Amino acid sequence: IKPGWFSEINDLWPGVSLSLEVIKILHRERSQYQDVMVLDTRSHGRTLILDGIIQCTERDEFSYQEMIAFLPLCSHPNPKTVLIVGGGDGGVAREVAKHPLVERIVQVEIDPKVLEVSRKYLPSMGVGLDNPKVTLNVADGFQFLKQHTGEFDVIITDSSDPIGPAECLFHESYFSLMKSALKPNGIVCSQAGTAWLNLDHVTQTLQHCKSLFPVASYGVVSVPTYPTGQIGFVLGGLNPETNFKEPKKIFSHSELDEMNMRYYDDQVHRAAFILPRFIAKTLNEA
Ligand code: AAT
Repeated sequence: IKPGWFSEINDLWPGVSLSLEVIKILHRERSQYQDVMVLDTRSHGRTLILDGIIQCTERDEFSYQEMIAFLPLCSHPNPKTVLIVGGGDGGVAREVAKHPLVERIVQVEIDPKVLEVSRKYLPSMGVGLDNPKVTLNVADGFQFLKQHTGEFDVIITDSSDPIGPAECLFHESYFSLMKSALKPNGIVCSQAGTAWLNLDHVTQTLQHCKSLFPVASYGVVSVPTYPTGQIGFVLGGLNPETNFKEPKKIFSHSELDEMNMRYYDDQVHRAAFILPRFIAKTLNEA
């Protein structure tokens, strides 16, 4: 490993890793849950790293945060109340708050250190946490959901990868808890990993969703600083008529400009669900 570079080495993606040249370590500490680090990097600006895994960089975070928020929001006819699980950097809350129909955002993040560090070092994302629509809870998302039924139109799980505190957020029992926390016709959207290296894992998460929801799909987004540069979401809907491929709400380009959207539009929404053959085959056959 070259000195002065950070490499994202992890057994979830054996034998391959992305590296970033580091200008400065802005913060590093061990929280109650994980190792929390913020680096200033030469090519991607400030970068949040938890347990050695890149969570977001200032340069490309918009792609992931816009898509994990707007794919489910625009698939729902009237998303008034939204729950965000994880997402401690604040980027997803920032995006969800842009949707004109959203009235109330409840967020549950397990690690108060992530909230603190994001407000301090990543203000362009941290700003989301302090949006007046947002009510923040510091708790484990799994435990939190056990206390909530029939409350949310949309549940977005912006979780870290399935090692450490987020492991429980990939179990079938978690999808079942989300299902009970939804209002009629509710929609869930969960971070579900990359098809290039973890297709088994994607398939399994989609299976959990399919076994509980009448409609379920995997949608993709390009994020250069996530493993393989691609990540996806598993979406599930309680209304059997939901078609994730066709957005219910279409924003005009001038509306999207006003909302400062840089990645998402209705065409990108449709395209997210058009999958290359090797992914589509595996997911359909499972
Ligand atoms: N917005 C993109 C960044 C993330 S953040 C994932 C967040 O989930 C972290 O803040 C972490 O502390 C939080 N988290 C982990 N486990 C739980 C839990 N059980 N309950 C609530 N919050 C939790 C996603 C990065 C994806 C990385 C892809 N390689």
